[in-house]
Amino acid sequence: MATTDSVDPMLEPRPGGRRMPRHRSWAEPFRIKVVEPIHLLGRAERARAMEEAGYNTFLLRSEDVFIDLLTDSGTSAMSDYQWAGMMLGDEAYAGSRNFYHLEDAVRTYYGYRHLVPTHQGRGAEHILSQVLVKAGDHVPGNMYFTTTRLHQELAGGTFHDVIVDEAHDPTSTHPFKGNVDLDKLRRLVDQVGAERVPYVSVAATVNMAGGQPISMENMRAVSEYCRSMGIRVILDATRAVENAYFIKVREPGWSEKSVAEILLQFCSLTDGCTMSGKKDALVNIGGWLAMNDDDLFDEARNMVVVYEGLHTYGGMAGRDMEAMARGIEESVQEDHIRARIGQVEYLGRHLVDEDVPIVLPIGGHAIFLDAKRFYPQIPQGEFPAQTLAAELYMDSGVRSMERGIVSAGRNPKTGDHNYPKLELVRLTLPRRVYTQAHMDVTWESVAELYAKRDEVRGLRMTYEPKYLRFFQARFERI
Ligand code: PLI
Repeated sequence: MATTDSVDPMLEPRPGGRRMPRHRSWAEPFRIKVVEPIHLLGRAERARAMEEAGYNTFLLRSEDVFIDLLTDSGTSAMSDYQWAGMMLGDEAYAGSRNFYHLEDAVRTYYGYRHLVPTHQGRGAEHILSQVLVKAGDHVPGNMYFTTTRLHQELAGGTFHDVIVDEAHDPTSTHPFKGNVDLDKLRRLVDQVGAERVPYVSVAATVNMAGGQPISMENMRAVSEYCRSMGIRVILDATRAVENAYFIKVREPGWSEKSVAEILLQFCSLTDGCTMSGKKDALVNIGGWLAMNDDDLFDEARNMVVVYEGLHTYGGMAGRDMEAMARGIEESVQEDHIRARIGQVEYLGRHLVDEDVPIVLPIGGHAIFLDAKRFYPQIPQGEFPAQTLAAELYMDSGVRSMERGIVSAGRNPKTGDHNYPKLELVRLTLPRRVYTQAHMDVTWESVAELYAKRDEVRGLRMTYEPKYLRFFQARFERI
């Protein structure tokens, strides 16, 4: 598997002058028990499929995709231990034993007292926003996420980006580009008043910035400031385990702590969280909202029965809750998380070696191609990242996702496109699904497209849905 500079004493030079490799490879901490066949369509068929999908990779049929790097959401391979748990689903309408297992797992690994299960992350965001955000409120956050911001806006709030400037610069190698800029946060609170800020929305390993982590030090500073102002801190814990791993390997003072200990400490600096279980927690569906405050719990638990399901299943089957409880346990294991992020690094290193412009440092769940530097001839209004995602599929059957102007949507007040600084294509790695050979096919295809980059022109949008347009928008070639 991918190489790594290791401090494992087994790998130190040995006496007797024997030549030792400078690196030793590591391997995934699992072996494959079940396989799912995938097929590569011919080039002409791929071109036809892409045209029929309106040059939007979300509209491709999964069967037409060879290597699916659209998302790491709900695409993980479950372990035999999780599948065994599926057989132990207690499908009672009320009081399923699997709910209590999940509650235990959340308390043990994330440390929150109260759990409100939801069908997935956006269910949790909906309930949280409805309970906490009032019309005219302001919600600061370390860069937006599509569904999170939309729920804040639908509840009458205005989102404000208070992430550090480095996060908007794909070439900055700041190790914690997910950090909150405390000056920006203070300025906003001074301007609108703390009473109009229901909470600060802090995401772990910021998705739209390239899977970039927030440091423990920064989280502590945000927490102290917010507590002094009487403002809640709500974590988007969707990829908090990956964030904990980056704290361990990048932040001084944490290398001797376990990922599980770091996660617990990190969450203790917040008042609650929303969670899409479909990422870190290694399941195909599920999510939750968690908090320490009894009154907030009461309100959220009341709201969940309206929109999701009873408060002991929240839209999940008992077996889904069991798989997630077990997935949470597995997600914090050191060898798992090291291999997961190691595979992302393997793909990224090869692209760096080929001089392909990507967001640095390499993030937790994905490699982000910098489409502005990849296709400088395509203006942002002609969707360079959307174009690159389409080209990649046509070249090799690899499906990726646009994370640029299409994802950024329109300003709800002016109706203009939001023009984000980052115009990216995300190659997102499902957990425990693909091998090193799949990574090789991927970087080779991207490198070839980069070599042929001058020939490519942009796209024109022909259909635009009102909400979260990136999912269903259609395009044609210019
Ligand atoms: O897809 P959901 O509803 O389970 O979760 C929404 C969600 C919330 N926060 C963050 C940081 C996400 O990444 C997220 C979903 N992400 C998707 C679907 C993705 O492809 O990244």
